[in-house]
Amino acid sequence: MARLPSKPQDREDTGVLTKTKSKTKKPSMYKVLLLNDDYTPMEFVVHVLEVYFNKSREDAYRVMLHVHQKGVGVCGIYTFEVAETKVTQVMDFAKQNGHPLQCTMEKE
Ligand code: TYC
Repeated sequence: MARLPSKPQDREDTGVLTKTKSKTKKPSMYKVLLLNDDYTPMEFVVHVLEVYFNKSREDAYRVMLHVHQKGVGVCGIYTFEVAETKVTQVMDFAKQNGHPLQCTMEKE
């Protein structure tokens, strides 16, 4: 007949249970928004959406029209630093071309 080992440290059922706490967190995500105005040409906005937000021509046109009609629209959702970079790039590009196009970001 098998017997249990007498010393606790020799038994297999006395191990300390450990639970590894994950310290990783999902990053907060940010919406990059385009705002409508009366002066920026539609074609310029479509171009911005194609170049900076990797949209197809059809998608870019759809988003541009949404902004034109509703006043604001989402171009994409990114981590903070990526969103911030996109906003800066779009604002710089619009300014260089003399358009008042406004681009902002907000926490999702
Ligand atoms: N409203 C502009 C026009 O009629 C077009 C436009 C669309 C401007 C979207 C900005 O984010 C914008 N020319």
